[in-house]
Amino acid sequence: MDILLVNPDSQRVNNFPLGILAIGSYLKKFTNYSVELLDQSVFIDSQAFTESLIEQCKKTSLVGISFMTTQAYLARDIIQTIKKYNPQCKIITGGPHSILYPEQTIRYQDIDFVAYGEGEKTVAKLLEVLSEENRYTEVLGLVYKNNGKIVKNPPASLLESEEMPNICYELLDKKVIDSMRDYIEVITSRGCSYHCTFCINSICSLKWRGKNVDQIIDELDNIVTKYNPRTISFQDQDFFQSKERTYRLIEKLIDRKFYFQWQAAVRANYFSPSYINNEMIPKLKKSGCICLQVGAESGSQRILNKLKKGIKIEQIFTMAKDCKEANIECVFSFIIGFPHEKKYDYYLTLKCIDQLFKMLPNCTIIGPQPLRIYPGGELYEEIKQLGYQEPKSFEEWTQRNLKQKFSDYPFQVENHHWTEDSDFINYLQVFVHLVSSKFLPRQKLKRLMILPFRIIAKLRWRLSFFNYPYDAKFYNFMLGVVRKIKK
Ligand code: B12
Ligand code: SF4
Repeated sequence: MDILLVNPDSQRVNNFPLGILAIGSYLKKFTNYSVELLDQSVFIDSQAFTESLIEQCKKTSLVGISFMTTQAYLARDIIQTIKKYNPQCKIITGGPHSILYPEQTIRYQDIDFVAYGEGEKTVAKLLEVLSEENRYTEVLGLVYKNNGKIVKNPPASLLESEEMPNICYELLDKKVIDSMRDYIEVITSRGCSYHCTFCINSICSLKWRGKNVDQIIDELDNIVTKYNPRTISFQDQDFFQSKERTYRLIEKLIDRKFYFQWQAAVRANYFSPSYINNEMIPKLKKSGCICLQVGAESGSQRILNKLKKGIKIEQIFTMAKDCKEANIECVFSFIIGFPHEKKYDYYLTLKCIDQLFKMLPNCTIIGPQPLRIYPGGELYEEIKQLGYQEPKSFEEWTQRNLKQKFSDYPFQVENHHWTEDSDFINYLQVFVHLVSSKFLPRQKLKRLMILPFRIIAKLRWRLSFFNYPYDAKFYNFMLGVVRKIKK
């Protein structure tokens, strides 16, 4: 095998590791290198993952690892295992953390290369010159060490649409492939032209590039032939970016009468007379769209403006109204506890959710999740200016893991000095969860058990009274106990 691509555990919420899948698919389509993929998320038992990693890394001379900042500690364990069992094997890292901190990451003794952008072309070129150190200068987008000195090559060019291959799902674990009759993830574009301050795009700003309609239909045809999925989830950051592409794609999907239904994320501002309008929305439904997810973020226009979100509260309601008429399910996600956010704004978010429940009792509300500020974004830079001392090395980053819940400054509400009421921020989502009809458990016994909590939550909701949230704390505690027993 020429390269093994590894994805650390994503807490088993996602079995389509799109970053390494993109690289593997590119290598399969445009080169003759042999690739294998190992995703920790599919392993229930961590020992089984380690054994598999040891076995696989002995068969290759290059391993690529993708990780977010929150996964740095997992990446370190993977790197140490590889170097212990195959010291000759070279390691290249990529993904959000490597993009944000390339120089810091390469300083770690056991990392040989870092890719600081889209990794496809960088990895393909590296494989070509791997055994010729004097040619590493040719690998665009690469950071490496040369006699202890750090060298950062110029960036690789961004992939154009014709360079984006269909995803090669055969690289995935058999368990995932077997589940694809139900659900499959597809990505039809790269980048996003917006700059929300809490998103990596506000500082990396990769311009939007989308496959054309013929490419997408070709990809969908292949997927249908091989897997015939019930649901396709488009994972694009900005699936609806091009109006012209969307119109043509919807027409094509209607013509082709595919069996699958589909879902995607959308921006609320696209619901306007000149784009997703009364004429368009029934067509979306007809083409198989069953669910649209939107980052509503806040019910306060002032906060939305500060976040540079580029949406208006009214557009969130227009979306709800239009989707209700077309019978398209809606998922709205909210965050609470931004800097500059006042209690008044918290109540506006509450009011917004309440209105959405009234308009669409069956909608899904995610959150409002307490703000956690991760590296990558204007907001994080703002926090650093307020005095947060971020880790200075890869090792230091790895000392913060999710189990400790990133307990220091930017990651925990308790440490946010601007927070007006941390109980409100921490527990509002529990109340939303309890009042929502969406999350009612199917089993009668479970329904009965949560009934008292639901009654209190509904009363609180009606009175807008969220002080002393002992009931929510107790509910959370009970959930924790149940989860432990289940384990
Ligand atoms: C899908 C997604 C997820 C998925 C799956 C992630 C996965 N591992 O596959 C799920 C839902 C699990 C998830 C969870 C979280 N996510 Co997330 N997620 C995303 C999202 C929206 C898209 C990523 C994606 O698949 N893109 C498509 C692929 C094709 O692009 P890509 O991943 O960037 O990969 C390219 C390059 O990065 C590079 N590359 C990637 N891997 C590798 C590996 C090698 C070897 C090389 C050479 C190159 C390379 O090449 C790829 C192809 O060009 C991004 C937003 C964004 N703008 O990227 C956030 C993002 C990655 N998530 C983020 C965060 C913060 C989280 C959470 C912490 C959120 C939370 N509060 O729980 C959790 C972390 C969970 C955990 N286990 O630690 C941050 C990461 C910031 C950071 N500093 O690391 C991002 C950037 C969003 C943001 N805030 O800006 N996420
Ligand atoms: S949050 Fe969504 S819309 Fe905003 S910049 Fe990030 S990907 Fe784009």
